[in-house]
Amino acid sequence: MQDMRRRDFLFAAVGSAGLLGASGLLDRASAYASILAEASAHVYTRRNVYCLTATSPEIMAYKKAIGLMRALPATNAVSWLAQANIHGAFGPPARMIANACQHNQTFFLSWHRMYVYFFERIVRKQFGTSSFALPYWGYAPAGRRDLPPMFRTPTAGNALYDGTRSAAINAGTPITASLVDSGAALAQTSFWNFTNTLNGTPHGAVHIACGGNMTQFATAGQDPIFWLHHCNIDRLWEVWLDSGGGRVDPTGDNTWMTTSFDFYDENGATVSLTGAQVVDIACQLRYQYENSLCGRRVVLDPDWWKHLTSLRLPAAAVTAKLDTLGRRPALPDSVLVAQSLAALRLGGKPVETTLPITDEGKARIAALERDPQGGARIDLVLDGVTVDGTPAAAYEIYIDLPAGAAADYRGPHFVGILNLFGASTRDAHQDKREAQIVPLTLAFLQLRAARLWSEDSVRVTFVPRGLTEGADPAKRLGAATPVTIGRVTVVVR
Ligand SMILES: [Cu+2]
Repeated sequence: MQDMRRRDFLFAAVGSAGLLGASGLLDRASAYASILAEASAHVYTRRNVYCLTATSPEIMAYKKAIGLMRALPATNAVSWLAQANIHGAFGPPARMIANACQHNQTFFLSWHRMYVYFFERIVRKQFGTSSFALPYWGYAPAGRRDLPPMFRTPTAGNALYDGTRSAAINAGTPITASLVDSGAALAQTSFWNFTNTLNGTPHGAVHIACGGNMTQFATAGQDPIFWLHHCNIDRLWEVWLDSGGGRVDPTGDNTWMTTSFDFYDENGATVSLTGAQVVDIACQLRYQYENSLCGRRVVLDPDWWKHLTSLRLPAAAVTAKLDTLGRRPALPDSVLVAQSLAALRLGGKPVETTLPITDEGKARIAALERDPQGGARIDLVLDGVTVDGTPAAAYEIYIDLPAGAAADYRGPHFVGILNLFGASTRDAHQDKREAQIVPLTLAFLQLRAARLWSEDSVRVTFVPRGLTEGADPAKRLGAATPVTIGRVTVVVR
């Protein structure tokens, strides 16, 4: 905060021309340039972990910090356990901030941004170097999907190693491609559709792919890769904003802007932030992301969504609709379009359910198609998602996938990965787990334009995939069906 006040003061000083002009020593332009340099020196840069090695300064500092933080008791606010407990915990010490993580549709991104921000300050101030910034796990767009090498060396004293992870992940086996793909999320143009899609894919999918501590709310923060994973989720929020096309933060939403959350700062003091205080990472929080691929700058593809629409779609018509989608707030009422009558059990084979569309649902869908800018949206809502034990597979979700068609996550029928993060019946958070929302509006418009959307029913297909490359869920699971979805609903709101 001191840095920020100093910079604000400096900018204010530059703004008053008389002050500098009277000195006669500096002209305005060079004064401004030196102040900019000073200001940017205080913006910490989060780099892609794939561009770092085990001896990079931030990796060395992070490793050292973890060791020191682990030696502190859970009652110490800057200890490793206290920090992990803020997210989730089994029996945390009394009067400590705990089990506070927000995985619902409203605060998922902003809460985790604050959480990682204070954690990074703790590592920097207490134990790290003065320039320390957390790296991000750049599985997108780096093209790499393995756990970064320095996190998987099981040598004694490597604090980055977590033996609870799956053997395949710790062996460096790449995560299955659809699990780390952020295309479906980045293609969304409304903040709520973006945050809901991103929450499942790649966020929840990567938690599950790691295995062990990472699969449960109550233990996820104990795996050192957690913080790099969440840096990347936070970075994808920035990538999404930079993609333009009407993509903006929900600054008109009073609840999102003003609800405040508690954390511990680097001195162990309780601090709080609101959404309004974290919308500008460089100016308000003093960090930025290096969107680089180890020297080569990543140029963002403005046509992210096109890889989802490769199946003979009239691109221009769909684009025009996408550009304005979600700019108006959603309608307050929600109308049931279709609903499953029985729970689904998922195992090693694809499972399909066909839900008849109600008459009112048909009318609302027709209205949405006539006026896609009206703010209405279609959501797939999954209630009561649980998994017995640790997830052994991931499930790609498809809408109206034609019989016999190949399930391809790059096609327009794909809407995301079933989010099994925190769904274990063993997780401490089970009681507060909310319904899972998978936005369908974009898929609807794309499928409708291609005449691939059925009028009378919604067919939802769950296709199991191995968590890492080469893993076969059919072999792994046999006849077991450890995943339950209590109810599948489609609503327009
Ligand atoms: Cu997470």
